[in-house]
Amino acid sequence: PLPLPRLTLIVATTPALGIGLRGTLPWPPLKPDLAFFARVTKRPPPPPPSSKTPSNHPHNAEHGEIRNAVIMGRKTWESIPTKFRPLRGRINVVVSRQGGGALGLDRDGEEVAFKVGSVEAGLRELGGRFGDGGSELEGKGEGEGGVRKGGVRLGRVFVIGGAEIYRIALGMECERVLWTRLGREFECDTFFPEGVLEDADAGGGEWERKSSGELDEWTGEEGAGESRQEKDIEFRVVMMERKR
Ligand code: FOL
Repeated sequence: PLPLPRLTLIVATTPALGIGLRGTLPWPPLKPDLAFFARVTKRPPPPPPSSKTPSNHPHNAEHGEIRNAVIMGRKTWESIPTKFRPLRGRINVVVSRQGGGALGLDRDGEEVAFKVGSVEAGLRELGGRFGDGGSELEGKGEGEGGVRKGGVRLGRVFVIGGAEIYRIALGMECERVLWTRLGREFECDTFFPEGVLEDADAGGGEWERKSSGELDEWTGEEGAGESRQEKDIEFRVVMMERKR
């Protein structure tokens, strides 16, 4: 079987795990959180610790051809302000029952967004476009490092919602959750699937909460886990990992 890329889920929730209201975010735009989302989903994974990367290797920024992917449902795609989509610097994969096709080209005419009929089809497509998904799949041990075919290599793959897509991803090889927790409640009509975040938070279930040091290391951020305040809304980021 084709090795599929591992998934990282990224989400922001209220204390009741609300994520959406009437097709958009329930809270006023939290700039620092959206900036965190953008930086982390764009940042390519670090080279595997063992590899002695030559200076002309694509892991080096100048020759950087590692791109991460974001997978989202059709409604989430439509919720992103048109001026921000496709999300820049990332391969956008949109899941829709209406099926496949191109969605957006960048300035060089390169396809940066495409539609697929299912999350699995999206992962297969990513594998197919950026490598054969077989012997060229690198960093198998860590599920990172990317696949190559032609120029662009696939880095990390993020699932960015909504509820339906999160649920599907949690039933797959999803190994990590980057969770922004807001300190107070907002009216919501869409919620994150039950039983994952609450369990992890309580130290039970299949998931465990990682330290802020591990969060910083994985994201390449500094102080990502610190409490922040914006528009009277307190929030902080935590990282959950699926137990092996
Ligand atoms: N995860 C977190 N932590 N916060 C979120 O708000 C969030 N939202 C989604 C998925 N995961 C999340 C889905 N909704 C944009 C807008 C809505 C959205 C996801 C992304 C967006 O416009 N992103 C721009 C940044 C815009 C800015 O900096 O103001 C991007 O380039 O990523």
